[in-house]
Amino acid sequence: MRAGGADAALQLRGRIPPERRRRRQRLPGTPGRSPPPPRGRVCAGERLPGRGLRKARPPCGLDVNECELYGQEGRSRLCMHACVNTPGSYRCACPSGYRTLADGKSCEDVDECVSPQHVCPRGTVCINTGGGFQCVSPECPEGSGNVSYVKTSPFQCERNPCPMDSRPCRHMPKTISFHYLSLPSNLKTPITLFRMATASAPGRPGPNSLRFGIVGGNSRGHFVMQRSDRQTGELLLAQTLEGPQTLEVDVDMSEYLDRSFQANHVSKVTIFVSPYDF
Ligand SMILES: [Ca+2]
Repeated sequence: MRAGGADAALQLRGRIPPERRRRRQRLPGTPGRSPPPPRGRVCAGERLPGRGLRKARPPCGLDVNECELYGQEGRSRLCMHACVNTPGSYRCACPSGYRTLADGKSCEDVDECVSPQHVCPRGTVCINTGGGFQCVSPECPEGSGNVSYVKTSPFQCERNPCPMDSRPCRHMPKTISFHYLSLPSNLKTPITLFRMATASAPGRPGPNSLRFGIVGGNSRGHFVMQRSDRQTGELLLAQTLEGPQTLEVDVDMSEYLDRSFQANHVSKVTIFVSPYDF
């Protein structure tokens, strides 16, 4: 009882019995645990490329280039975009048109179109893009013969009613709409970019058959237009895109009632691809 009581008293006072103290003493010539490196200095060893050997640890206080060290394959990247080595540390930098987020490594596009200053001239519409913006002014096609168009919204044109006997007029698009998309580079494909659906006027029978197709643009080979359900078609990006580039693709939806052509609608899709993967 007494011995137990003495042990308890020693523990309470935080004292270590002499035999345990000896075990904890370092043997002569044995290195102890190194103190942690001072903040902002890195003392890690570095593997020499291709040799499997480790360089001697640089003395603490010598700068290690974290950007090079973590830029090697197989290691997680320190920064979403650029890594800038600084004495004893590093910082991340984002390209022009992007801001660095609170995590210090991610980049976010600046939406210039919400800026209180008007960045686009009067009569044009601002479209935000990755790293910049575009000022666009969608124009209706010029009329010819008995076909003419009127702008019904900033992004839509409608054909004026055709004379009853004019078949060529009825085969011109009934509506032309304009769509602008901003994409990063190297998106994983296939991916749906755009959907197009029919809407019947209230009280009137809608089309009972639809056909979709790509009818124009500067890069038709990158896209596939396909039906996604009875009333909807979708535009798929089939090939990976690398920016900066601007692509245009015109898609058509034709409406049929009992196999008889009723009207077609064209959507002109413009895609701004940013130079970066974000
Ligand atoms: Ca932007």
